[in-house]
Amino acid sequence: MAPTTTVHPGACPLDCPDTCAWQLTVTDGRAVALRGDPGHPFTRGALCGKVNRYLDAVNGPDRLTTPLLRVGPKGVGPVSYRPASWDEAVARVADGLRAGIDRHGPESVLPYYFAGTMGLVQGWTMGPRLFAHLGASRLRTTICTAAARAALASIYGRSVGFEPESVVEAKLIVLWGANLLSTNLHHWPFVAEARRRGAYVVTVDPLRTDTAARSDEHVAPLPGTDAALALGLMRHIRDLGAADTEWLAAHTTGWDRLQARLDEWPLDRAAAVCGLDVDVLRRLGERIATTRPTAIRVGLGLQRHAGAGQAVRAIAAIPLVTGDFRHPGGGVLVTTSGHHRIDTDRVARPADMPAPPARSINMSRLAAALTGEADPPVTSLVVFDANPAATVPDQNRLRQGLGCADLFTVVLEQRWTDTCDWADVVLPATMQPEHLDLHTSYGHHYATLNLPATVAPGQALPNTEIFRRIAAALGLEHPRLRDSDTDLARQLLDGSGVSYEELAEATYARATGVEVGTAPYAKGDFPTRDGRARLYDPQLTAQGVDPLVGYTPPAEAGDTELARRFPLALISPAGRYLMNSTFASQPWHLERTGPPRIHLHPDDAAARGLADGDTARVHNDRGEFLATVAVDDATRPGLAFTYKAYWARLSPGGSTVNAVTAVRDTDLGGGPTFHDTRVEVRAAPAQPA
Ligand SMILES: Nc1nc2c(c(=O)[nH]1)N[C@H]1C(S)=C(S)[C@@H](COP(=O)(O)OP(=O)(O)OC[C@H]3O[C@@H](n4cnc5c(=O)[nH]c(N)nc54)[C@H](O)[C@@H]3O)O[C@H]1N2
Ligand SMILES: Nc1nc2c(c(=O)[nH]1)N[C@H]1C(S)=C(S)[C@@H](COP(=O)(O)OP(=O)(O)OC[C@H]3O[C@@H](n4cnc5c(=O)[nH]c(N)nc54)[C@H](O)[C@@H]3O)O[C@H]1N2
Ligand code: SF4
Ligand SMILES: [Mo]
Repeated sequence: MAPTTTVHPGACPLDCPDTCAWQLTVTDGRAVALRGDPGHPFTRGALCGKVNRYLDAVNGPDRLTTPLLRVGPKGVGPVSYRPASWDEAVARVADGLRAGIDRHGPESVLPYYFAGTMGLVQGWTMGPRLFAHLGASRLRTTICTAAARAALASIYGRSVGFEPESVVEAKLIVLWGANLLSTNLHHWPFVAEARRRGAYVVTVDPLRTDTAARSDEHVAPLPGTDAALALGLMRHIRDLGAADTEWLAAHTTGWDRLQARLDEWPLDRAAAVCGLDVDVLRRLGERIATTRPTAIRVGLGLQRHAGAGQAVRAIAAIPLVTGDFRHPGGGVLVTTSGHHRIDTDRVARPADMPAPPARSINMSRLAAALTGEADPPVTSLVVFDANPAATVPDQNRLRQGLGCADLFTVVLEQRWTDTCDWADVVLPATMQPEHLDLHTSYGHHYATLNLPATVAPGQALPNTEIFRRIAAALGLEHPRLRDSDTDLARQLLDGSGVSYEELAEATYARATGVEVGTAPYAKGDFPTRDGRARLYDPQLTAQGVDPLVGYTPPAEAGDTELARRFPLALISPAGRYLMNSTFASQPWHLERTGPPRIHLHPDDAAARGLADGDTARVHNDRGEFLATVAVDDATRPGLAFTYKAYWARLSPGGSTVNAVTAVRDTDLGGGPTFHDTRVEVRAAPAQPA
């Protein structure tokens, strides 16, 4: 018989601002090819390199296909587990959760989840709904964008900014701590188009990334000093008489106070703090002062520092001073999340469903929460869509917590990860071709529907179905815990202006009410109470934060004892062929990425007697990891970097960069400070392959 081939539209589920629409080819039930949707205005027919090989992960021999129960010690891997039926596994989950609840109440249960899938159905509704109804601890989902979200809520009212496709209209584009070619690839063609129309492109990044190298200019400040840079630039813009005082008066509050602060930030002070030549600041200030519209695309890397909230506020203040929001393509954009009309919380915690009040636990502090910080203690942890053993700070402390005999851990996963090593129960989950989901985006304005196209391997089930079964095993009978995936998608779309039928027909639709080529804040109208953007926000005082836009230095910098003992600053940004830890076990992706490396400036390598290819121990008081030395002049003296999210179990020495990162909150939002880390690097014996 001839093979049957069908093509199914869907969405890339990964934690990436681009949320591509894809077309999946299925032959005789097997997913065989994947390509970007040529009609989608942001995807434009191409996926990225790493997702061109997504089907390796879907069809891989390493998929989990059956529930697994722990029968041996924690922390040693799959040898400690035996297969079980769904009924037995789910009963074991219910028993484990109940044992903790009987001793310490429902808040002893902590769901831990993040954006392994950005899908709202599988990721963000049924799981949180079940745990809210149970009265479990709420998870504060801070690991990625919390500082930026809090900063944007303060200054603009919500996470809003310029419309990304309209950047073609900009005449100056500043890519600020944003490595588009690795992490926001589909925004780059719009930048390139603006450039063809005459725009000048500046990248502000401590590293000479590919994006920086392909820009017209690269400005490389010391990490964590962006607020000082922004203040210096605003000072210069004002001194040049380029502040849009009319627009400032009509649409902002706090300009007088900010002016007084700018008096404290002459260019030479800002340049000294940032480790930059004063002429670099002067030229950039002049360029911004004289170019309308200027678009500032802000990445997330710069908000992984102690002063992150102030950094994002200070950058977000620049277009308020220049009046850039008047123009299509002008202003700042950090994330488009605040434009989408889908209200996930409303579906996760429906009004007609009781959810007892419960404490919140900050996910970025998981290592601390599991080792004494939480009272009552966390006695059960249910992990889905995340791999915290590889991705949260203070890995050694986290392992102490995960290894505790009286912690009951459940992990829903597609393949065996670092986190599975610590589980009592591992439950096999479906991947994107196998389940229904609905996506918004944090980099554009479209919603996308993903319909199931293939059958899952073995007994793998969608997260939603696993939670429905756990709810039943716990004896929870609320009908909302039996809603189907389609019900959840419909509930999410309710009131969004886009219907399920429309998406089922077209796959994607513009879903924010902001049109391409428009300037949504030209006349102010920010989503604050009075429609004005806030350069001064008195509400911040209660949180111990300076209400005025200002500068908070990095925590692990300066002329301190710590900085003398650990003289290198270390950042760990995103690697091009990885997606957090999601592909870090896939042969194709690992081969392109290479082993964990520590990139050192030639001066720093020479000072330590290290050469390319040497094995080195990267360490501080919290821990260490092993890495291959890469001597690299893409960085500056005193600044080392490595890519995030390798797996510990596949790394030499058995730990990753997160063995040296700290549990510490950003000034705003309670985010993590991955890039605010100091280390020393020393030669280590070569490791067997
Ligand atoms: N290929 C790939 N794509 C990804 C991911 C991935 O792992 N791989 N991860 C996804 C996720 S979860 C996220 S959150 C995004 C993150 O993507 P980005 O927002 O791009 O974040 P990072 O890669 O952490 O950092 C971006 C850049 O900021 C720079 N940087 C670090 N500290 C500072 C600073 O203090 N100031 C300035 N100006 N720049 C600084 C880094 O050198 C880096 O080049 O990407 C998503 N896309
Ligand atoms: N040192 C350092 N650490 C970092 C960062 C950094 O810059 N530096 N960046 C941080 C950032 S920005 C982020 S967002 C976090 C991300 O960290 P995590 O949220 O832990 O993300 P991933 O490592 O991608 O793990 C996602 C997991 O979800 C699983 N998954 C995907 N889809 C599904 C599904 O439908 N069902 C189930 N059950 N599982 C699924 C995947 O198999 C994968 O193992 O890492 C943070 N860690
Ligand atoms: S990871 Fe990002 S760029 Fe790659 S296919 Fe997915 S959404 Fe598109
Ligand atoms: Mo992230």
